[in-house]
This record gives sequence, structure tokens and C-alpha cells, in this order.
Amino acid sequence: MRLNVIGLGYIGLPTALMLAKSGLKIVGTDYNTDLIRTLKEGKLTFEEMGLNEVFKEARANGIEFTTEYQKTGVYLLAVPTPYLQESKKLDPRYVISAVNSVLEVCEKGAILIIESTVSPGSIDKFIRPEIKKRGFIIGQDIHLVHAPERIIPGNMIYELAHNSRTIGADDRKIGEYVKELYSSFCKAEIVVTDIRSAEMSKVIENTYRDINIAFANELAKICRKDNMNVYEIIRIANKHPRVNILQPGPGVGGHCISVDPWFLVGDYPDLTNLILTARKINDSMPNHVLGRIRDIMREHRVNDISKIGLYGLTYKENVDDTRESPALQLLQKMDEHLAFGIKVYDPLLKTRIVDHQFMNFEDFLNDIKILVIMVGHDHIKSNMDLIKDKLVLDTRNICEFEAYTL
Ligand code: SAJ
Repeated sequence: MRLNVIGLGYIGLPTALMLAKSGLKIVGTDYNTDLIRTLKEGKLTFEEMGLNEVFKEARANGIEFTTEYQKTGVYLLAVPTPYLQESKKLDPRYVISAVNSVLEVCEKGAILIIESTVSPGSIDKFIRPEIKKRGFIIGQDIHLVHAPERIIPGNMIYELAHNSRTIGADDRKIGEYVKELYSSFCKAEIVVTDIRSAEMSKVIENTYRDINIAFANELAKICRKDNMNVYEIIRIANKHPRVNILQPGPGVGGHCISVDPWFLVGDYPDLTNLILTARKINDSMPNHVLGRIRDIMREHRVNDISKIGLYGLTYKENVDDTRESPALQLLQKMDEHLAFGIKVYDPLLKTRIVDHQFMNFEDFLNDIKILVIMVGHDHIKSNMDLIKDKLVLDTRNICEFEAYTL
């Protein structure tokens, strides 16, 4: 039996590779011809700890890459599910289109596993009607499963093997069968439940983290007002056995935590005060950082924006993903206020994506007076000596010397 993984991005690719490494016959499909060509040439499309090793093993086990959907018994869909900017609701277009492409080729009795995160109720609302429209009987001709992913960029391979998983299925037997498939690489508990519970639990996991980070960010603002050390205060509070506050930062980026809560806000606008407020607090952080940069410029009479350098463009440490990154949000805000010329550097980015982006760390440092650490990459942690003499705004609390904080 072959399994066709559809969508070879940040989630689909590592999952396909882990399945292939475990000995299953895997075909990876993506409509992006460049991406497929790159994978066929034996090159990866993004960097991730341990991914290269798994790639080698999956290739040795015969994983195939193609732009064509395959005639197989099991499909695993990991396509993007963005949200619509205005309504904040899920934009189901990629997942609908992938489902239709599967329906054009699949065998009777095929299992369709949706891994992409969707807002609760989306499978009933968008996916079932597509299947019925084509005359398929759900539960007979097609079996539906929702198996939302849980892995964290930066530690994906480890987490694929060690995180507990949720399998939502209409039919318990199918759920158990899919559980078997996943247990080929997942050594942790795999819970079988219904589809709606799987949809909802995934979205609230990320929402919970968003709210917790928002609490930390609000505390940072309160502490700034009265000159208290937020990190010390959180460290002490977390000694309480039932308290676990996350860390404040320059904002929440990535394609998960800053997106999923909006699904709930979009669908339940009257019931999501806390969730919406948390989103607003986290979205306000790039502005807070701008305020802190202004404070430091005033204190040290620096008037020239080109004397300021932003370190880190990715949404968090040690990944090369810039989606919804706080640093990009900050640059956008500056742009809106016609404040151009701030310098930028990120060691994990191999190409230039913004103006005034340096590709060499030393050249970048030579040109600036104030350094704003937006991301705590290992690279900067091991180069503390080089930045000690700058005025440093450390939004990630990583400096070993005295620096300005949030
Ligand atoms: N952040 C903080 N303070 C913290 C932790 C994170 O400001 O204490 C920021 C990060 O810098 C980053 C953002 O939040 O900008 C999100 O980063 P993250 O590391 O918290 O999470 P993601 O987006 O990389 O991955 C999340 C994970 N979800 C949870 O931990 C509940 C991951 O397990 C999910 O699989 C992933 O979303 C997803 O794909 O949904």
C-alpha cells in the first residue's frame, strides 16, 4: 500500500520523510515544480535540525516526489490554511482544491487524512460537501480523518517521534488503522477521537499558548512602567507549582500561534473577548519595541536611524522561517511612518528580503550604534563578545551583560 502526502512544506515534508524512513511506501506530491525538482535532486527546501539525516534515509527507502496526485489508498493532506484578513475566518481554498484533486484519482475506500489546521467545524462545512458533490459516500467510498500536527519548528524531527497525537475519525476502526500508520514513527500516546474534537483541541492548544505569551507581554509593559524586572518576577512566580508563565518578547510570529486564535475570533466574535485581547496585546509588541528604540535614541542623543541595527528577521530562534515575524512587522510599521534606513541582519537568511539587509555580521556591526536583538539565534549567543560595546536592546533576555530590555 502506498501513501500519498500532499503538500511538502514545513509539516508535510518532515512527516513524509518520517513515514518513508519507517519503511512505508511514500509518494510526496506538491504542485510547486521548483520544490519537487529540488527534492528530486536530493536537496532540502528548508533547514531544520535532523531533517537532512531523515531525508537521506527516506531516499534510501525509495520515497518518490512528484507534482501528480497518485492513485493510492491513503492520502495525507498538509496544505496551507491561511485566514482571511478582513473576516479573520479560515480560507479553505487550498484544502478544498487538494481534496478535489484527490477525489479525481483516488481508489474506492480511500482514507483522506487532513493534517492542516482548520477552524472547528471546517471539515463539516467545507470538506464533506465537496466529497458529496462528486457522488462519493462518506464512510464507504471515502473515509475522513483529521490528524492535526503538533510539532514545533526547530525541533520537528524529535517532536514527530515523541509528541502525543490526536486522530479524529468518523469511524473508530479507521481511526485505529490510522493510529497504526502514525505509530510507525510516533512513539508517544495517540488518542483516537471524533473529528470536531480533533479540530477544536488543535486550535485551542495554540490559543492557550498565545494567551499565556500575551500575559507575559502585558506583564513586561507593566514592569516597564515602574521599572521592575519582568524576567526576575516571572522566574520567581514560576517557582509556584501551579504557575507557568511564558516569556515576553517582541511579538508572536509564525504561521500557527499568531493565526489559529483568529479562527475562533472569526467564528465566535461575541464569545472571544479574552482571545481577541491576547491577540491584540501580542500584535502590539513590535510597536512597544519601537517605543523602546525611541527611548534609547533619546537617552543617548542618537538621531540617525541608520545607526540602528535589527538582529534577527525570522519569527523565532534558529529557524529560517520569516512568516508573520515580529521584525518584519516592526519594519512595516517604520515604513508606514516614513522611517527608512534601519539596518538589518539575520545569519539564517541566505538571501536579501528587505532593504538595508546585511549579509555579513561584522559589516553590520561596524555600521551601527544601537543593536536591537529581535531573535535569540544561537549565533548571537555565541558572539556576545562582539556586541558588548554597543547599546543593546535585548527583547529576548539573552544578553550576559547589562542591556536594555522590553
Ligand atoms: N514566543 C514568545 N514567548 C514564549 C514562547 C514563544 O514570545 O515564551 C514567540 C516566539 O518567539 C514566536 C511565537 O511566539 O514568535 C511562536 O513560537 P512558538 O515556539 O511558541 O510556537 P510555533 O509557532 O513555532 O509552534 C506552535 C507550537 N504550538 C504550541 O506550542 C501550543 C507547535 O507545537 C505547533 O505544532 C505549531 O504551533 C503549529 O504548527 O500549530
